[in-house]
Amino acid sequence: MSNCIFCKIVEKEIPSDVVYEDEKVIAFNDLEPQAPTHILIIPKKHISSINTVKKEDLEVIAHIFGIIPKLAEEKGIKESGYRVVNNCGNDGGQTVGHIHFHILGGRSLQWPPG
Ligand code: DGP
Repeated sequence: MSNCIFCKIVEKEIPSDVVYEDEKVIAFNDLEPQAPTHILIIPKKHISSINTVKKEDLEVIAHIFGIIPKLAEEKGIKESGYRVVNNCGNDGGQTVGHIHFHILGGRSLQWPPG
């Protein structure tokens, strides 16, 4: 998608601090970190949100969930705990229309969210 900022990150048209990449996904540090560790992990394929995930996309979503604990381990937050967040739609707080999962950790996170 030509006007999608995360597609531009995938295409390396805009720089990002990449922490993991393979043929299907890329993970990079959030520009506005809300915790000492704040990584975004996304499929390289443009999927706008959870609402538009198709059956054929479930493999990459499962792949993402396989990588998350590995990244958590690498960042030293696996044992202490961390949070995985997906914001969907306006009321969900989604600001970028390319599905992404936030991995937040390195501090004690509060619940419920605002
Ligand atoms: P959300 O509100 O769930 O759609 O989260 C979008 C996140 O994306 C937000 O935490 C800030 C981050 N973000 C937006 N633009 C960029 C960017 O150009 N680079 C990086 N690394 N993060 C970005």
